[in-house]
Amino acid sequence: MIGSALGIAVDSVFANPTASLLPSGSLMIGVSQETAEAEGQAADFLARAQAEIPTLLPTTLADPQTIKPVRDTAAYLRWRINPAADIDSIYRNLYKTGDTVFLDFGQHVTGYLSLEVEGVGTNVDSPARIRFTFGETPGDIAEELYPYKGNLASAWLPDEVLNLDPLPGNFTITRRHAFRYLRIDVLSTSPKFSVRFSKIEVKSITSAQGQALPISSDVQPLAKQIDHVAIDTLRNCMQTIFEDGPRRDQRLWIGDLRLQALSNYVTFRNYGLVKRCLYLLAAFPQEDGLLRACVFEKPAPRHSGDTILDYACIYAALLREYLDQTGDIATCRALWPTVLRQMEIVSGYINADGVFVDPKTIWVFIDWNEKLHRDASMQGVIIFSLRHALVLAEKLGDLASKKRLEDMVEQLAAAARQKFLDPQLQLFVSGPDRQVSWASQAWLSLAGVLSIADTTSLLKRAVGHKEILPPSTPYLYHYVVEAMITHGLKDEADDVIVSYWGGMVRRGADTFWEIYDPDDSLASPYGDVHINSFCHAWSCTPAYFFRKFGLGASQAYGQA
Ligand code: RAM
Repeated sequence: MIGSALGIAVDSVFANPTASLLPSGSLMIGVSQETAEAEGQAADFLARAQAEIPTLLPTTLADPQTIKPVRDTAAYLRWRINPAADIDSIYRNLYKTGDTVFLDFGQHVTGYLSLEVEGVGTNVDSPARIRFTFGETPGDIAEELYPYKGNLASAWLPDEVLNLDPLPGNFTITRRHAFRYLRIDVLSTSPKFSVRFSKIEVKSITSAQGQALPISSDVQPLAKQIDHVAIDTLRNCMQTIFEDGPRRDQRLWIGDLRLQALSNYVTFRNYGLVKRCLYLLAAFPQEDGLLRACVFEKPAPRHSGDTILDYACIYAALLREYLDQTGDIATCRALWPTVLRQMEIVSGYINADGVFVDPKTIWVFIDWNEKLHRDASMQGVIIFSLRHALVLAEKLGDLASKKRLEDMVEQLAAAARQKFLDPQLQLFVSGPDRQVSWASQAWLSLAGVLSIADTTSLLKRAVGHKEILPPSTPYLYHYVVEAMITHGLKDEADDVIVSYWGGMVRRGADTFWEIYDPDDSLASPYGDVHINSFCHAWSCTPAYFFRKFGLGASQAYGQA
């Protein structure tokens, strides 16, 4: 598929991904010199990223409440949490082999657990083997994690078995965890003693400084609650990078980053952290320049093997929005060739009719919904990103690139109307079965392939279309809401926030989840709900919608 052409009217640079939008001199140099330059640039980008490592602010939370999870078939999360005994009962009781205690810190945290443990008995003649299980939801601590059925490494499961030795002692679990609930299982002590716990504390950390900028006082109580949960989600994902989720992956993903950056700009305004992440991503492209979908940060920054075509495109939006927020033209200039390279590479996936056809050789994400046909939505992502790139080109005075990008937008938009707009339904369709999905409507709306008025009508039709394939993640729901807001459907956008994010709040979310299927609390893209992340950055954007567009005041929140 690489090398396919856009068609005659397209500038050759887009029809040939080996050509370049970069100054022509860069094509003339030898291969080894090119490699050396790429390495030099990567080192430079990395150095700039490392200069922005933020300080992590610690807060200590101590003395959790002892609780008892109770199976509740009527509760979405499958369990109800009842307080058990007195608040300090864990400190007064003694625990032997086979005993279990459940604790609640009262809020979700990202941090390090520490506690004191002593042996009480005739002889403290062995270590104490203890399992700690960290729960973001009640199910994490109340249900057995094993046998594990998922397809991601079980090493991500939130439990640790430690042999505490010698006793008494003060112990800190060195691995950082994300949790509200804690289960302690005493797996083994010698029969000659029991253990007593004291000074149970968690040191939570974040790079979000101070309070988030306030929300308008006009918003409804449910909107305030949603906002609170969104802010906690963002705060707990803001570490020395914007992590996707502090429980699992703990990685910088381009798609998650755009949504975190948007929310950060209207709340904590940590611009340095966005800059760091932009440079980190740009420091580790593939050999052909395609950005990796994510990078690992620790122990030292390094690339991942994943590439996602839509994420690579979205980097253009990230850089443009960063420039709008900060005016940091120097960073933009440094990273502009990276944006252009993504645009060049993606153009290689466009066929002679100006249409994206999923080659199945590269990951096109859009959403986790397995049933989704992705051609139409990916076409939308490409045009959306090209539009951001051409604004950057203009701001940077790269008028030749701007012209090429404009031509390409025109070609792809015309092709999208031709290929993906169903003349009868007046909705976007994708694939041989002419699938109508929210992914296609949202992304081709955001791409602006129809006039604003026509897009507004189309989105209203989509709201009324009964068989439309819904998103399965807050990530895609974000783009549905973004498309609605930017086309005047504010009430409909509020309705989505009320039912989707409000639904999570009503069902007990302290932080927003990676996946939310209102009909199935066990849904997981990874085959086992216990590997899901329940504090997931891509779901924090109600904080952005409320502050940026004045959402949250509608009556819909009152009726929920
Ligand atoms: C998941 C991550 C992340 C997402 C990618 C596509 O594993 O948690 O949020 O961006 O996949």
